[in-house]
Amino acid sequence: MPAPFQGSLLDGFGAIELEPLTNIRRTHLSDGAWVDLRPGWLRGADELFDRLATAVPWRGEQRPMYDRVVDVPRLLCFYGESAPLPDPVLTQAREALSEHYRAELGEPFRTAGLCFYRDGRDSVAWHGDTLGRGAAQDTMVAILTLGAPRPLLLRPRTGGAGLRFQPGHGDLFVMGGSCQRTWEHAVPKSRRATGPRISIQFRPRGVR
Ligand SMILES: O=C(O)CCC(=O)C(=O)O
Repeated sequence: MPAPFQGSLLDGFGAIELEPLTNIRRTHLSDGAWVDLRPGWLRGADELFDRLATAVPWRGEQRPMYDRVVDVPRLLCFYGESAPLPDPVLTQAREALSEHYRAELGEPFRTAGLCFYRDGRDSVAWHGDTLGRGAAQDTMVAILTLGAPRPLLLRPRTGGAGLRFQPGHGDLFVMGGSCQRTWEHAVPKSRRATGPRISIQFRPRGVR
């Protein structure tokens, strides 16, 4: 089982609740991409971290890279459309996001991909979620973050200045518009002592 997160103890351990989706700060990027940040969306983030660390069947994966097979530097678990999510608050989160973004997105969020970053050696390399419809269509990927804050970097595919966000324990970060195909994002490795982090990515049907 992955290491527990040393939480804040000020986080209302035991009471897991979503705050309203208000006070969202939108940043417009180039080419019709944008990101939303809602700090402190989830209360009881310590408790949810511990529940997910224990209840989720985390898997290490391997991927081919050039002529080798390498470990994916994070643990993963994917919940498809019909899979029950590992905690009821994640179902509530998906419903709240679907409701809030319905007019703009035009469809609900359906799947949940979970990542566990055990320490600063775990990371996700530069990429956009373009395995599915995100390659050709505007869409959204909504990420609930738990645990140690890690930089979440964005850069335009055409080159030029990028941006650095650092969503923290219980924060919501949403990438929308053309973000998946015109920008890339990454959680880089860190040499500093870095606690564990869990991210929960909600996506619509056919976006990977
Ligand atoms: O963990 C994150 O915040 C980002 C994860 C991500 O980019 C991905 O799984 O595609």
